[in-house]
Amino acid sequence: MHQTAQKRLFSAIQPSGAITIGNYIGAIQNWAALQQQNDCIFAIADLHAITVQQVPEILRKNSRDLVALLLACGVDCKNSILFLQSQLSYHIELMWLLSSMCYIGELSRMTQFKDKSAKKEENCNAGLMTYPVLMAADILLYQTEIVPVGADQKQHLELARNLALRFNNRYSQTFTLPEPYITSNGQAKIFSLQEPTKKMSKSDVNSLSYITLLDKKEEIIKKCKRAVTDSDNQIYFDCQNKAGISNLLTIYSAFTGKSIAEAEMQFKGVGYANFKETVGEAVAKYLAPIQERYRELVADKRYIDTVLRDGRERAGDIAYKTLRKVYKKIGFYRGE
Ligand code: ATP
Ligand code: LTN
Repeated sequence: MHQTAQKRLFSAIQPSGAITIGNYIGAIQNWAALQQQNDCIFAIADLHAITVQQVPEILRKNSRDLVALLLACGVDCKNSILFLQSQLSYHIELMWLLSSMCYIGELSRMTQFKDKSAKKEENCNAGLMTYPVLMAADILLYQTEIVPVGADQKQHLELARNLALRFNNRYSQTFTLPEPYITSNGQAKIFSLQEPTKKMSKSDVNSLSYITLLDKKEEIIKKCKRAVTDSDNQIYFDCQNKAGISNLLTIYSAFTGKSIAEAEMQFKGVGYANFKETVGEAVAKYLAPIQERYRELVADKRYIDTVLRDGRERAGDIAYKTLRKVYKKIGFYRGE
């Protein structure tokens, strides 16, 4: 049983491609740690993923594989709930109800919408715009108190709070107001290995710019060796002037548990080639047991399906209670 002091936490990740060490450090690593003190619900946001056109077979495979990867990274499906967003239609239902309370102006002002719609002129679908309403539904269905997200998602969380407040004011207290949760790790943004002023992104066309959680040791070391740095041959942290080196120091620190200061000490006087190799080795060493566990889990489709069925059931019980209240408060007739 969960103690009452535990807070309800909700977070989600899209099955939109290979998961990078950026996603891991910014999100998944925190999830595993946060489960110790909170009542956690984690979702695979496959409904969000279709705002970018997906190949059906690949979406299905990515979704299933991501369950195995999250479990391999330490998500504990006994204490926490892990489920697939599209398996619970309550999310789409609440999204519709909330979208009638959400202004188009609020959505068109979202930075992510502005960026993505500018880049995707040929596929500027309505989902790109209404995406934050679905995210609000995800969060509010579970009476979520805290939502660990990266800085890029804070604006969406603000919208979820505003919609919750608007609904509570118009009807009566229904939704808990969620708070963003940024851990020290969450602030660590991992940058592209090729253009270290841009964030590391799984949708980057250049695969040398990111390391995925499933990359082989040799690939990881090769990518670190090829990372763009500078020419002054000094290893210290300075995001402004030494973005590439600073990024590698952040990665090293995240995968060894050493502080940046400790890492700077360790690499004093060391050449760049040596440094890059050591970073690559450390990442590969950290990821090896995760990869091994992943390989076992992903082969066991029946187990993955059992985890999802159980997650759907447990999440569904909570979500249904909220949704039932919402329908009633809005005034939908439910019979005598
Ligand atoms: P894409 O790059 O394809 O747009 P993404 O890699 O940003 O996608 P998401 O599924 O949108 O992946 O993000 C999942 C989580 O990972 C979010 O909480 C986000 O803040 C975090 N995250 C993504 N990239 C990084 C990064 N480079 N550094 C730290 N955290 C990150
Ligand atoms: N939009 C998020 C994924 C996401 C999410 C959520 C995160 C979907 N629903 C609810 C937190 C809470 C993303 O792209 N990172």
